[in-house]
Amino acid sequence: MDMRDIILIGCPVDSGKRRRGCLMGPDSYRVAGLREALEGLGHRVTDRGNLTPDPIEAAGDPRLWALAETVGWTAALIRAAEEAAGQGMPIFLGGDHALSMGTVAGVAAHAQRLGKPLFLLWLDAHSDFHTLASTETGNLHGVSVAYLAGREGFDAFPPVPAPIPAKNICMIGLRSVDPAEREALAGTEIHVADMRFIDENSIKAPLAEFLARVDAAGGLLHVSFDVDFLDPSIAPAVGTTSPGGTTFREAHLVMEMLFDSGLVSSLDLVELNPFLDERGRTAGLMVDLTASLLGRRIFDRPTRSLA
Ligand code: NNH
Ligand code: MN
Ligand code: MN
Ligand code: MN
Repeated sequence: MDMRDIILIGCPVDSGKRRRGCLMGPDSYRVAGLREALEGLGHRVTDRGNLTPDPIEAAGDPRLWALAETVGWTAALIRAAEEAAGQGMPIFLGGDHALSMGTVAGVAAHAQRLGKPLFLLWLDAHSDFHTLASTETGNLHGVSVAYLAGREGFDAFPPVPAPIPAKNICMIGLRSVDPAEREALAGTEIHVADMRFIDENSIKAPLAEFLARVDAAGGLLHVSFDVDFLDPSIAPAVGTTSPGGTTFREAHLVMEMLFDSGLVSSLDLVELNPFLDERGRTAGLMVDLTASLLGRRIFDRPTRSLA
């Protein structure tokens, strides 16, 4: 198995929504043994500790929660992500999903320098496709994909160095999409596999199709993994629980297929709120899933047919 240089970067972003606690996420992953699990698979792991946001003088906006702080995080994360993407495989330890505005934009800038297309896999119950104008809650963890895809109305934020073409984005696990998001998504080429599609076709189908396209394009692949992609019965430590999520095995299968593809170049782990966890089980599950993405498997070879 290929040994990788993995860079853990703590991103204690807690400004993307009102309920606090995601700032404890990076330490929860450390306590749950993320580094040790990846080293146990033969990888070289460096933990760079936690980042802080740039101080921002930007004006607030009464409709938007903690706009200035999220803008400050985005600016800091773009720089950190672009740099780390040139040095190894960064794993961004969240932090809420607002952090992906910075991490993915930074990784996209790196891909552009390499002359390779970046693809984005969004594993989430939500599409996070609001603009600053359409958000009903004012929670900026719900706008990340719109920013990264280059939608209008993000003037308060740093310009996206390399917006991601809609056809390079795939969302899997959707089950809570607001009307304005649904309408906007319908006008794009973003690939969406909602939970009904997964029920009827298996989770393998849309992922295999997407990975084949990444491979054919010679692209880099960023995976943004929102804890609420998982069913809340197995992953309770999240503020915005949504029933009907992916099962334990569906989630591991996604990770195992991602490993087999050899295409993943960077990863976000977002929305873990350790304050809501039960004896560390959600953090532990996220560590195990990350290990599957990096090569942990049941058998070294495909199981022999019983026929
Ligand atoms: N669509 C909702 C909003 O904009 C929910 C977003 N919440 C998330 N996204 N957890 O992953 O507020
Ligand atoms: Mn999300
Ligand atoms: Mn979500
Ligand atoms: Mn909403």
